[in-house]
Amino acid sequence: MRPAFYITTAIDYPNGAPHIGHAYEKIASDALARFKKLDGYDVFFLTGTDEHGLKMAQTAEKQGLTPLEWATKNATRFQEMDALLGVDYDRFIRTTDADHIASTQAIWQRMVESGDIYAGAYSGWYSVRDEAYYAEDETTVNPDGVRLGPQGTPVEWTEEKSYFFRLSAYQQKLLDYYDAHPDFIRPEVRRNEVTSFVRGGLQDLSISRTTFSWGIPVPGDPDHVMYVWVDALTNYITGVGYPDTTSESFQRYWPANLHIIGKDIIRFHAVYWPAFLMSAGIEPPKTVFAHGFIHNRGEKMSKSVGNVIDPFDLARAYGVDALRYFLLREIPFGQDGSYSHDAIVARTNADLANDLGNLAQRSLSMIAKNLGGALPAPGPLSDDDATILASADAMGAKVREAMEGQQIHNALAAIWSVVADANRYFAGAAPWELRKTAPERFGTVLWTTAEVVRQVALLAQPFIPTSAGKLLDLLAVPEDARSFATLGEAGRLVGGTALPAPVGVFPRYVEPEAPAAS
Ligand code: ME8
Repeated sequence: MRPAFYITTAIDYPNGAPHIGHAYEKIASDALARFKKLDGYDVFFLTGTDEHGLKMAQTAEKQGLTPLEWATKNATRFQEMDALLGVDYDRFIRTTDADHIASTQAIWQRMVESGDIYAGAYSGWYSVRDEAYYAEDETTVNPDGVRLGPQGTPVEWTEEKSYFFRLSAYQQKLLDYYDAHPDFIRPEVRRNEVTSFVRGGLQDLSISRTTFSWGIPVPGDPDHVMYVWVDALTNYITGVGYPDTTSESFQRYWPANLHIIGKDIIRFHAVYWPAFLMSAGIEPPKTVFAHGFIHNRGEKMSKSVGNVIDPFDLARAYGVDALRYFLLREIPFGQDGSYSHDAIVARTNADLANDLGNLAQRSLSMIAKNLGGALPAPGPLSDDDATILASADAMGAKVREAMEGQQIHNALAAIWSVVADANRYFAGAAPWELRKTAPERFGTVLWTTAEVVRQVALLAQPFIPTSAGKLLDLLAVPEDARSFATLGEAGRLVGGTALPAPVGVFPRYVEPEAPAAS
């Protein structure tokens, strides 16, 4: 039986169209999920939308729609984005789904039974934009007299009847848990941030609201709806069958291996979520990994500045795989990064079109032109042939190690370092000079190059699935020989195989011509 691997993304607020930050997280999670699938795991990949809460209710009202109409309209856009970008999830969960409502009420009930929920009244600061409560000392007042939370969003004074979760009782349990599970919060910088926040002391958390109704009703007290984060976090267990903890899927996939989220929501995932789970008698997830933020040419994106980037536009302008490659290669996963036209064009043309595209195109056209499209069989290997082949064979382990540590950019760097070596090898061997004088060497160099390209394409599949698939088509690698089990010796290309006519796989980005002056 294949080992299980359960990976999730944050569920997005469908409070408008998706932006590049949403696309980035889904693409990265998709690459991690695809990698594990190709590496022999039984993967379950969950993503979706977070549809309740005051922010959703307020914007829906402005649009003249019911919250569900507004959520549905935008959730569709998120699904279209995933389809366009090749985000190959197993379930798209919406927090308005009936099974999720039942699941959230069930975990609430478990927390009541453990004595962790009590009735009271909340008074304090609340940010609607972050859907978060903040202590007074976390807020500041800006020069215009507006009080802001730690993420720079306005907070408002809130007073209402509320149920509370006894978070204060979990301070030591959480600290002990972090100690015993060094991989629970990644990367290190986030782990330190969370640990020091928890060391500073935890207050009980207000977990229900009575001043609006767009949420999941509290069992037994329908005047209250649950705080949207109780509802949102629970999606991760609903997705695998909670509250049926004996179900095959819950048994198989929980605890999740990896929650991928952005750095702004680490506190919810690494403090509240494990505390809720401990209270309900459920094991916490294995790893919460917080990625960084994407800025537009170094500036924070915001609707009010008008510099929010539309992922649909980017995919149309550059191509899906170029966009995926750029985001995953350029930004060290876990750190902030910047998007710019020049940077994406530079990556597309240098790494994809020149380095990998030309290598494949040049070697495969020589086979087509001179050998009637039949892959040559290798003769005895020279030292150079053996060296480049050994680098290709060693690549799988390096890429795997990087991916195990969520170092997606390093995985790509490891692949493209072999691409660079292969280009040097190809230029040094100069097969175009061997064609007439040393036909056996000619064949060996072309076979060796094609075999390196095969392994590069295999390993590139999680990141640039369509283009890598096309490269494997050009090498006549059958669909059932594309998993990582075929890396190295196990899947060597066989001399004599008929290859299809080579076509370019990685178009160069050419600036569109300026419209002619009229
Ligand atoms: O936070 N760059 O939803 P959301 C990179 N519903 N990532 C970004 C980003 C940017 N510029 N902007 C946002 C929520 N993100 C909650 C999550 S999970 C149980 C509930 C990331 O639509 C952000 O960090 O505001 C988060 O991981 C995801 O996009 C959804 O953000």
